[in-house]
Amino acid sequence: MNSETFPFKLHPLKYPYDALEDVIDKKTVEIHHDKHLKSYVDKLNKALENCPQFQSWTLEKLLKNGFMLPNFLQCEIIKNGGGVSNHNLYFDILKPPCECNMPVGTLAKSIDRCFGSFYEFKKNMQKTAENQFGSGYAFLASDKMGGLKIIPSINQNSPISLNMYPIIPLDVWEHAYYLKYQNRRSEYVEKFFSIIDWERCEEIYKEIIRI
Ligand code: MN3
Repeated sequence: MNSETFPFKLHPLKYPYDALEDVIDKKTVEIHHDKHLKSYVDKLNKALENCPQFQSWTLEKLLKNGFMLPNFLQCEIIKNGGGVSNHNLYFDILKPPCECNMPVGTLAKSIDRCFGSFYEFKKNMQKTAENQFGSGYAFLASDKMGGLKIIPSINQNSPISLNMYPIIPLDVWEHAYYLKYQNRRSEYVEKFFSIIDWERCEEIYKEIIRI
């Protein structure tokens, strides 16, 4: 898992800003990564600045052990630590659009086992994302044994705080889609499935079940 600790960095994208075009426009990716994610990184570092005893903790440890933190820091970690963790994963599991985009390997088998079929999974994930009231996510997440669940989440709350391991964070904050789709969230959600990097998701899933 990620061993990064304070001070956290804004990591560059693995692909050009226009790589997701036709699904997510260049301007949205630029603002989402360079402004929104950067702001979460800066605020997370600011919150940890005066808490040297927690500066050696990874983001995963901070999110998982919120109860051990002073109240003010716990609130900042949920908002900004969640914001960093969720967005790092979001940008990590996307790739240029592909029409016949399907899960692969162990994760594909587990999706069939846990949801019946890929199409059932997709339908449930879409419904969860579309029905999220206000800002938040639909997550595909796994437990340590590889059991998959779709988890609705408000604001930047991370499944890590529920002892689950996120694989796909479907960001339905308006900043993720509004420039191109305006109020048509369901269209963005449908198209999101063509830019999921299932090879990368498989790597992440294998790391989780190896823990
Ligand atoms: Mn976002």
